[in-house]
Amino acid sequence: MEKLIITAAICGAEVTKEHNPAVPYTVDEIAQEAYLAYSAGASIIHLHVREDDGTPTQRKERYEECIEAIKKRCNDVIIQPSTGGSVGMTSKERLEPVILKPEMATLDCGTLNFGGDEIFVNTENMIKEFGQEMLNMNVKPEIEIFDKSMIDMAVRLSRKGYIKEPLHFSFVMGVNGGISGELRDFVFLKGSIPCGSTYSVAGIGKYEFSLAAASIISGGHVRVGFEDNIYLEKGVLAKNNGELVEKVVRLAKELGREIATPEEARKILGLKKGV
Ligand code: KMH
Ligand code: ZN
Repeated sequence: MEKLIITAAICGAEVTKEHNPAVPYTVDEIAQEAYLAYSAGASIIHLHVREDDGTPTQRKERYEECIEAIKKRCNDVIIQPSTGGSVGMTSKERLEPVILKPEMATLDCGTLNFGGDEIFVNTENMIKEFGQEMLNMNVKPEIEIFDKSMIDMAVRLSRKGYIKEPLHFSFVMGVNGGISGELRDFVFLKGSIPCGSTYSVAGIGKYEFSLAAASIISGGHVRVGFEDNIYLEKGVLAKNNGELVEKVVRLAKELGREIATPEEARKILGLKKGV
């Protein structure tokens, strides 16, 4: 089996210090959390950024500052900015970090209920626009899947030339409004992607570690981090993202799967080292 790529989603756009005081906002806090996750075994940092007061932003200047600060602490880590941003942002705002030509960025492949009256909008035309922009900038998309139909959308748009193969998916499972985090749904998703694709699983909340274990034994990859879950175990807040990554490393060790370095992750995903 390929080595395991661990992605750390260190910050997200919705989780706050009220949920867990260790959620990073400032450039320094974000860089430190990235470093702790990397030191524990993460090879990819899925990056959202915040203003100092915690407000989510997609400003490219803020991304630039955070990426520089992360690279100072862990030069070889793969940085994967979000183009999801937070609910309500315009396409133009959301695409700002792609201007920096990162090695990877997320590509959300469908619209989703996001709790209460919130809707995370990703129309077909938006997905085409985002896919095309990533092709232009030579950025590898991580295709974010919140439901099975989003796989079908990605495959269709890939056939039309908006996303280059081999496809790399992130199954984000357990979001209210999206597919559940149950094992049967994981099996359904992984059985629905084209041959030759790779995938990672991000289980939301209580699903984080059960789905991590399922992915480890199935040959998939794993995402953990405060964006998805703030607890190390039931009722125990994680002190930092590093603790969440360490738990995945322990699971992988028990289950006989080695951890990929960033260089090994680049080979698995077909990346060329970039920003
Ligand atoms: N914050 C969510 C609305 C992504 O990073 O691409 C979207 C999100 C997905 O987090
Ligand atoms: Zn995200």
